[in-house]
Amino acid sequence: LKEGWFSEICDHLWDGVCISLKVDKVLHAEHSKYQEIMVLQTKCHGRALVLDGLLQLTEFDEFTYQEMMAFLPLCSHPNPKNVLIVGGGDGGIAREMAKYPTVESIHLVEIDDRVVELCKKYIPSMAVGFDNPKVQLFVEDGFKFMQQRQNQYDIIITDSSDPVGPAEKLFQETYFKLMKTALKAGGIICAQASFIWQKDVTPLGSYNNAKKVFGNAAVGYVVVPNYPTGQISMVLASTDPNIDFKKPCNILSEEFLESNNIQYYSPEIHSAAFVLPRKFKKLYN
Ligand code: AAT
Repeated sequence: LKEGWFSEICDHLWDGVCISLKVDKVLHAEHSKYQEIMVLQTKCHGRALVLDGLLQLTEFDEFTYQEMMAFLPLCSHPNPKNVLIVGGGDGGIAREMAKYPTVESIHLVEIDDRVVELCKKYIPSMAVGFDNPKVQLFVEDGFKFMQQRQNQYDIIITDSSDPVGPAEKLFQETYFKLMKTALKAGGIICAQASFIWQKDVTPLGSYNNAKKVFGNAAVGYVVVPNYPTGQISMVLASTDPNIDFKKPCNILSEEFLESNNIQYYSPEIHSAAFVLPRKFKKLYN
């Protein structure tokens, strides 16, 4: 490989293929208690956060993922007030959720406080999320945190890293059961579910877990140019069978979207996110 490039190689999750970014400078590198953290200055896509060699975000395209992970569940719920984000130590999803008028409190549980500190220092456009008075940070393992919560949240978003290392248990059925307990009646979950474009086409484990535990579940996706395969999926689920995730119950106005600097999400793209190619649609119903 050419010198000066970061390549996101991971034989376990995406064997034989990777995305590379030309790097101008390694701004920071350390081993935290949980993972290897790197902040890179890329040549063309702003700063990038890398955990254990896997790309979490670049400044260039982070808005696509943060907005969709926040607004898909928010706009599917009639009156979301109390929300929880698991992971998301960059502050990006908190930033987006704080824009939503009905949201009163945002709990964010991140395992690694070094991610939070480094994003405050190097990626302030995302860490600005922590400045909002609605946001309360808990530095804890999201799985353990969930074991202690009951009937508390309208929405739970799992913005976790990939299913290797500290995030592995956030993809398991037990975790989905814990989320169900932590939700209020009519509550909704939205979980990062890896990507649909896999070499061996198998249904997403997260979808199966969500369907089994909640009954009503749907798979959507968002375009993230710098993520493997250029997109990432999310699973939305609820025990309320009447929620149709494809049809937002709150249609955000053009004025709201414009004045809040929302650049990817729109009511149209909300519905479109759940329209899957035939090959995949068969797997998720
Ligand atoms: N907002 C997009 C960036 C992320 S960050 C995922 C965060 O999850 C990281 O900060 C990591 O420290 C945190 N995390 C991992 N395991 C746990 C856990 N058990 N409890 C709480 N937080 C955890 C998501 C990127 C998606 C990558 C796609 N390839």
